Amino acid sequence: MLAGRPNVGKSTLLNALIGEHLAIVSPKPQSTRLPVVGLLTRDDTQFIFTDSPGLLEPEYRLHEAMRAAALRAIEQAEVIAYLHPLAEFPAPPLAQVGKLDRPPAAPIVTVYTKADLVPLAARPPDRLTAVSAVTREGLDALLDTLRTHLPDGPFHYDPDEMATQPMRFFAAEFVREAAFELLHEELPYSVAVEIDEFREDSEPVYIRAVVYVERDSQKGIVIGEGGRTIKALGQAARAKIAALLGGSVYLELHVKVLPKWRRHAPSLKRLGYAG
Ligand SMILES: Nc1nc2c(ncn2[C@@H]2O[C@H](COP(=O)(O)OP(=O)(O)OP(=O)(O)O)[C@@H](O)[C@H]2O)c(=O)[nH]1
Ligand SMILES: [Mg+2]
Repeated sequence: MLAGRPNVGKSTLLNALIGEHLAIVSPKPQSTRLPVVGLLTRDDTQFIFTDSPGLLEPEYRLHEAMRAAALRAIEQAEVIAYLHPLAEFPAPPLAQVGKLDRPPAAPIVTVYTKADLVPLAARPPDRLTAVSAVTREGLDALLDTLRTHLPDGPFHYDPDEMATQPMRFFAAEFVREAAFELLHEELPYSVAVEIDEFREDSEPVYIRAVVYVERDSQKGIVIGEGGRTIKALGQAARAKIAALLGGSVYLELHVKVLPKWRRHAPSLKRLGYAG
């Protein structure tokens, strides 16, 4: 599994390793809210990567759920890739970053990310596992290192599979990724997405989703003047969903207010973030 502080490049690395845009990515921190599983089967090894929410100090209930999900993934892991930006070498211990009660049972491989941002001459002299999702530097070496920690045994999944979660999960996530791209400042953090209807047997695939915000004023901003913003959001999300699905998609978005959902346990449960 991939662990680390927010924004260190966990989701980007998962995507680079499996060669598909599965996990949403953003220059803004805290984009990942739920673990995303990516599969890579190479020769006699099946890697089951779990991307996790960034480890942070919770400020509200959604954060608590994100932290709990990250800790669960750490506990269940066979090996932990602990990510930290190379530019911020050295990495503090994972137990400290995650404020863990006890050290994880699984072996920890410290992985320095965003290596492309650090010129060779400026790199620490130590032998490190350093990767870049941009140049793909270090990715094969990382797989070789992780492989040494994996148990022998039969594959858990079909070697052709790369995801385990349903398409409607990714559809909701890609609407959220579009929100991170198109909405400003704090607004993406107030956005949650629920898939109301997903008809894979229709052509194009028909998806109806609700974009939830926390306040009435946010609803107006997400819709935009003459519906401009929600239209752009829909177009961006539709392209992402179509790319993963490999076919055309009709995406209908509705904006609704779910007051203070980030702080409201039943809302979090309903949105799939807790419980
Ligand atoms: N230059 C460079 N940028 C990177 C690299 N990997 C990730 N990034 C950028 O770093 C930012 C954060 O990446 P994410 O993959 O969303 O980070 P994360 O750790 O999943 O973040 P959270 O989900 O918020 O915890 C994005 O803008 C990425 O494009 C890399 O190898 N090189
Ligand atoms: Mg992420």
